[in-house]
Amino acid sequence: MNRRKTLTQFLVEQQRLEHAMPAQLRLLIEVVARACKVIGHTVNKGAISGLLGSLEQENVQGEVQKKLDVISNDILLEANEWGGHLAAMASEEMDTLHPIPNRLPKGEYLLIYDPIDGSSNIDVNGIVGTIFSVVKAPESTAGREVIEADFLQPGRNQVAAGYAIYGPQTLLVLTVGTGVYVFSLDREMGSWVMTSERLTIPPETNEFAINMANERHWELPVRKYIDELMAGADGPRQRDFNMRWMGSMVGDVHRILTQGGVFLYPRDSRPRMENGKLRLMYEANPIAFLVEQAGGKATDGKSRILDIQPNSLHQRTGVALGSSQEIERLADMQYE
Ligand code: AHM
Ligand code: MG
Repeated sequence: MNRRKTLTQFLVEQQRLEHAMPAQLRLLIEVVARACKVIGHTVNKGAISGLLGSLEQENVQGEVQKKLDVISNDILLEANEWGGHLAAMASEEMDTLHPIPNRLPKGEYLLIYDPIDGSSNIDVNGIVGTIFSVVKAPESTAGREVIEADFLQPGRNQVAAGYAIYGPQTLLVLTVGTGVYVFSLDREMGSWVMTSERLTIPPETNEFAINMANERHWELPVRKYIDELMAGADGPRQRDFNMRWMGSMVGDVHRILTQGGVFLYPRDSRPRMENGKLRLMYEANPIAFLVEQAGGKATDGKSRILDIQPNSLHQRTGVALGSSQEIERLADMQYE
């Protein structure tokens, strides 16, 4: 029988490679993956557990929190607190960072996550996911409390990143800097098994993802770029394009990692959207790491996302990512 490789086997193999993955990082990824199983199960239960709907409270960014946002945040916190692999965590759904309490052993990594990406899809049984990013805590944190500044590292410092996607199948898409791997949750066995490896985003595409309802708020270069795609075979691109928008970044990105395409959430002129909607540290950085590892490009419209120096945990950014030729064309338009 041709047995599939499990996540544990993959991680042990990575540990044995020349640039060995430290045991703490391996444990961290296993714990996050286990927490994602629990979140996936909770999402799947939905109304049966009375977990759909919103809470009467907002997160630090003024967004109404869904019950599942808060529950999933707690699942990740509790799963990761006691393992001794982390120095602190930060989440889209928490106002400030969460240091590992002094009564517990501490490790050398920082975990950054969006517990439920695509929250507006929860109540309509649409795609949602969990996005995570891992960086090393600066050496200077040894023997002192972690502070926000320790998290403010450019995305190129990430040592691992990934997302779980809770759709018709529950998948874990992971990079530790050696390509992008996909693991499917085998519910009968309770394990993650590898179902795709070394994903590659083709440089060319005929598909784009953007929320067209915001068109009038975009900057001119983005409008010009999208106008060209919309003009299809009758315009300068001389071919037709197709559009998809799932309302969930992991859903749209998974499509791109599987078959190519571009995803854009540009900054726009609406109040509080001047710097974009998506969060640099919880969403853009980990997804940019995956996209680059699959041979694609990820920019804020102009510059590489992974080179942005963050100045706050909840910072937002414009996002354009996917097939390299399209991202380059968009960047060129910024200078025309
Ligand atoms: P969330 O983390 O609060 O769910 O917000 C992020 C989501 C992305 O997954 C998605 O691409 C985008 O917001 C959709 O925004 P809009 O509803 O403006 O189209
Ligand atoms: Mg969210």
